[in-house]
Amino acid sequence: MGIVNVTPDSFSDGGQFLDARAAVAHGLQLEAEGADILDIGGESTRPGAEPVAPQEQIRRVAPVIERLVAQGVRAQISIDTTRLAVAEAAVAAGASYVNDVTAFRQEPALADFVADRGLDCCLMHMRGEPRSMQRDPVYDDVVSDVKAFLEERLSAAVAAGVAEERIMLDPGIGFGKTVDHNLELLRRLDELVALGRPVMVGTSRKTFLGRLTGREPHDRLAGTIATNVLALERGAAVFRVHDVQPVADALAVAAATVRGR
Ligand code: PMM
Repeated sequence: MGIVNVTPDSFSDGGQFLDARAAVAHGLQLEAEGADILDIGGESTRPGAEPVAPQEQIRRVAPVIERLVAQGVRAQISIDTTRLAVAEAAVAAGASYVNDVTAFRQEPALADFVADRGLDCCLMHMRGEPRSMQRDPVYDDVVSDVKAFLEERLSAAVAAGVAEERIMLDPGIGFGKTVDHNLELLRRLDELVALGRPVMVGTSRKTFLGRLTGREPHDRLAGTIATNVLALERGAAVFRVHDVQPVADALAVAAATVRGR
């Protein structure tokens, strides 16, 4: 999954792709590099971020999705939003995947929409909300807590009518977690894979990699690759990244090594 942030304030690439044409070109580039899914987002969820009104999110993402479709994009289009109105506009423009970092808690009606339209979706764990989530997060056992949360959200989505085979689960690396929480979730990712749904991980350029390496966001590719390769070995299925080609190459080699060609 290649990341196309159409926001002025995402932590690593904010502002760069605010212009729709540039965002479209970037999305097509990520597809050419090997992305099977393009995740289009008009609201930053970085720590401390303020919410963006649905109308503004739509203004940012709908033209990008329309143009990607008009240019014959083959990758599946995902909309990264917590809001029903944004998902509706994105799906009207050509999206078929909803990536909701609140796992349908912000707007439960989003689950009904995903069910009605037969969309794919990702349910992610987050402690608190972006504005405040990094203030001293505490867990009994981070993996058990995240697992119980994802199990509950999976049941809620299925109860709303979403087909189980359309649901992916994500531990939400960096969303209300310390460096050690993130590392433990990656180390014990197999316990989340045991829930039986494809697991997505998003470590790309995140703060915990900076803490471990001393690198700024744009220099965190090596850490991004290391974590994605380990996640693959532990059973992850979807890898949400900014730098598609180097990560895709690393995953191809890692997969051939782990599973054989
Ligand atoms: N991370 C970000 C945004 N959306 N969605 C999922 N499913 N998983 C993630 O880890 C995730 C996400 C924040 O990163 P960005 O600002 O680079 O998009």
